[in-house]
Amino acid sequence: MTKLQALIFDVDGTLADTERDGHRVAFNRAFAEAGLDWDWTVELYGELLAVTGGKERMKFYLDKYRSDFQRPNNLDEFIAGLHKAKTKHYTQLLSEGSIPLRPGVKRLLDEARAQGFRLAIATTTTPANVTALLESTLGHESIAWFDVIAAGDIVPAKKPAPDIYFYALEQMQIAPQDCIAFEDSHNGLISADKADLKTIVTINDYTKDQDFPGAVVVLDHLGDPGMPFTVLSGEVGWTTFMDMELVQHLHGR
Ligand code: XBP
Ligand code: MG
Repeated sequence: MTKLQALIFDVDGTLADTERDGHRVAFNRAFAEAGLDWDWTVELYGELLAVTGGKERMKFYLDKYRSDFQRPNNLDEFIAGLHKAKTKHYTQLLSEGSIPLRPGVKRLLDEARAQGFRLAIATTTTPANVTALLESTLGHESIAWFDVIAAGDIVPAKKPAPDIYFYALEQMQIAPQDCIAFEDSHNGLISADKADLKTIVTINDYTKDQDFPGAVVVLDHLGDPGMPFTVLSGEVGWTTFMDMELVQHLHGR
């Protein structure tokens, strides 16, 4: 049997509910600033989230919804410019402290560190967005808690491809069997699964109706003392919140 050594976290939807009131708002601000009449409603954004990566998501939106849009010759550059502006708006939103961590996240990170487990991040979002979230919720020093922050375009194929997890594992020089992943979405779970990682899923409003094949457990959130989680699939015994004992138990299954 392998011994758990490291916890690898997805960011958006897992560490914090960043999509609806963070990324979506930042996209809309960038569009307005560029004089575009593109408006991503809460509902439409739920559909667009099927495509991971902000640049990829904008291209998908153009293909599917804006055949009327007069595309510039240098579309990739145009999209990259919009995305840069979107990242500026997003990091600004976070620096205003508008998005908190999800229940149990800080407690579990603290416990894992105190017990000597290694931490890492594997996400499709832009690196600056990850550091902005960590800084605004846990403080600047928390960036160093993570052995690797694998993020964004560092690998060309985004989730559901496993590449970002492969990259994180390689950087950490660790086998997938010695780790466990935390994800919130179908795409994220598939990515981790293809990298041979056991995965704990905590859903959110945008992912609650998705399928999570092979997840070791699916919860509404990690829970906290006095704030029990609801188990949507899997078996956790009597426990009501995720702690390192339960993480190790789930990893050992
Ligand atoms: C979330 C994503 C990201 C964000 C937007 O991925 O798909 O694209 O929505 O960020 P994860 P960018 O849950 O793996 O973190 O605009 O920087 O791509
Ligand atoms: Mg996610």
